[in-house]
Amino acid sequence: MHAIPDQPFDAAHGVTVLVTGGAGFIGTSFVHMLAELRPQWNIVNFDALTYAGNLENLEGLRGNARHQFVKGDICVDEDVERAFAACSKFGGKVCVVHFAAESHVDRSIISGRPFVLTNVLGTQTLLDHARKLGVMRFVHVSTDEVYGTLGATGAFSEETPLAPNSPYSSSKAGSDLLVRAAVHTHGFPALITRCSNNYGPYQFPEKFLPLMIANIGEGKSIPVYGDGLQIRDWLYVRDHCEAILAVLERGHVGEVYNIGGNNEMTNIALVKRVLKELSKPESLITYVKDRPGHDRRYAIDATKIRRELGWSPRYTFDQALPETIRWYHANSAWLQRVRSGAYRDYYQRQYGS
Ligand code: NAD
Ligand code: TDX
Repeated sequence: MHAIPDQPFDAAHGVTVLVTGGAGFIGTSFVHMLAELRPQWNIVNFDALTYAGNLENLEGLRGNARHQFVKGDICVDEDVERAFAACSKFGGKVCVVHFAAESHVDRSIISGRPFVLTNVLGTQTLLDHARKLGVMRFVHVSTDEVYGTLGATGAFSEETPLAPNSPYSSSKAGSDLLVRAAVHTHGFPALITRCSNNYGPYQFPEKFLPLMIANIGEGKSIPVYGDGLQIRDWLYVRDHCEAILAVLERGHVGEVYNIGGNNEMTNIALVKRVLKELSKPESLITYVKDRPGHDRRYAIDATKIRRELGWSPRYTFDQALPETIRWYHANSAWLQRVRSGAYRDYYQRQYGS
């Protein structure tokens, strides 16, 4: 983004991290990881609990006095103020790690409006409050999809021009530009990460991998869009979360960091791999109408984060894919409750509103 005077991360007087979207897939993994790796830090987990947010994911943190959940919408000033007030109560230097977003490409094709509201307006609202409060650092979690699509060769670097193709990726690119503007105009201490497709526990089963696992479990076929030869670079969610922590603590403010799994695969190869893992027949594959505007290939050049911050993925696909499948099997009740919508009763049961 921009070279602005670096402001080193300073944990000497305590750290409170405001995690937005911490009841979603990656946010859940991130707060669990923080509680494990930085147990002396405080976490304010700020989430609107849309269809994608699930408080059941945070059961393991029950009784942890350093984790506080705040229900609220990043687009609403009063909600954001409440979240930052909870941070101030904990004390220490406040950082923001911003995951909250509408995240599913297919939903954005049906309606772009919620994407513009949360991803664009919500990000600006957070930036305004974070700047007023004077946060130490703000990590904006973005996506490789802002770079658009690739041909058969090459990879996205941090210098690749933004060329988003879907309403989802366009709204994410919009949020990236607002973060960039905050850095450039106000010297705001933000950093941006852009990562490839994540997989792992707690992913909402609208996304391809958990959808596949859920469908197979229910004896349903697997819908493959178009010819199935689109390529994605699969990154284990724990690796992604460790990369974000490295960026938060050791990244240079004003910089963008790409995060990739170095693990490119066609969709059809992924499906066949999962079927093999589960000893299921390839006859379960059904080719369906392609996603409109479907990006053909993503690939990430993660040289910068490796060279500057010493991060590279720790998990291989051969380790983490079977582990992920085992997690969904061991948590079939979670998957079933998410598929049926029953998980949405949890907040009501737990908090009564
Ligand atoms: P997710 O859809 O699983 O979770 C999003 C979370 O944000 C949910 O808990 C939801 O309740 C919350 N949220 C949505 N709108 C909100 C609002 N207005 N106010 C407060 N909270 C709100 O998403 P995810 O897959 O965990 O993705 C997290 C972030 O990572 C997103 O910013 C996404 O763009 C980015 N990302 C995801 C992937 C991936 O493969 N999943 C890859 C690259 C980047
Ligand atoms: O039923 C399906 N059939 C199918 O062939 C679904 C749901 C997907 N697909 C294809 C589309 C993609 O090429 O599989 C690939 C992966 O699809 P998604 O899981 O929807 O992910 P993708 O569109 O690649 O976007 C994901 O990675 C980047 C996340 O959802 C984004 O939030 C992230 O920014």
